[in-house]
Amino acid sequence: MILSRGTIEGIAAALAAHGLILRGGFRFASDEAAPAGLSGAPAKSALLVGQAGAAPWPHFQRWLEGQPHPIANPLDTWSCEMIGAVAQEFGARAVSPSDRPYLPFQQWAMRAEGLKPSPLDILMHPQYGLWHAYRGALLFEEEIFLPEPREAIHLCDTCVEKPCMKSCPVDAYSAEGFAHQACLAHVRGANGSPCRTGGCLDRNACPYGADYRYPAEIQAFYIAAFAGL
Ligand code: B12
Repeated sequence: MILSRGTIEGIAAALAAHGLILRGGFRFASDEAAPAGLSGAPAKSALLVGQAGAAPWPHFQRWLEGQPHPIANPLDTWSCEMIGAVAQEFGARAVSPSDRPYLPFQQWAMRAEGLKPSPLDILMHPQYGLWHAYRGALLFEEEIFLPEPREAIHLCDTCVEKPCMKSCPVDAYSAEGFAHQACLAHVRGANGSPCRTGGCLDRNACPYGADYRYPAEIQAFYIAAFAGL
């Protein structure tokens, strides 16, 4: 059975109520070790769920204010609850980027939307730039109707200056990759206040997707989560 275009539009509408969007999808190849679907049988298709800019934030904040007690990993908890409800409504199994062992969300995203990694390993989106993320995926045991993804323009290919590799006080991002510990030590340290209050200086140096840039207080939330602060 094929999941109809109508059903996919219904899913998109249900997600939009939470400021979430569909981020493309794909069918698992028959010889591929696909994760389990709702019944435990291997899933045949996946629809990715995510955010462009900070659109889910007001919805998340309203939910957080309604919580009786402080919650560990509140954004992941909110995402699982909202996407879980949509999955139940449409007969899918919901999975999260923070599920262990980690599912290959960036590989899935590259497959679903034809995106490529920026020098920061964050995927570059032709419209959202670096200001987008994934909040979950819906796994179906049916084939889903999907237009073949077009190869997205990779804006990093035409970016000569690469300001994203020149704005970190400790050069945590370099051709050698991401120096996680150096970044953490700096962010947690005496000189880390600009990163803690405004977000990653390298990420903010990117000229693309400015309309989707997360406001400073939201970037501060992500960096605090990242640095365990
Ligand atoms: C572990 C992890 C980290 C680790 C290690 C990075 C790593 N090795 O992937 C650390 C803690 C360093 C990290 C940091 C960040 N991360 Co992270 N991370 C993950 C996580 C949970 C698992 C990655 C993994 O192992 N997957 C399993 C393997 C098999 O899948 P994969 O697709 O092959 O993995 C890809 C990544 O590992 C990537 N990669 C390799 N090294 C690095 C380093 C960084 C910084 C990133 C972003 C990716 C990356 O390469 C692989 C192929 O593309 C993913 C979610 C997920 N489930 O994938 C998010 C994820 C990759 N992270 C994400 C983000 C946004 C960040 C941060 C920018 C968040 C923040 N604002 O603080 C920071 C960067 C720090 C900074 N200063 O800005 C996003 C990327 C979205 C996008 N637009 O591409 C993801 C997809 C989570 C999400 N909810 O959307 N992350």
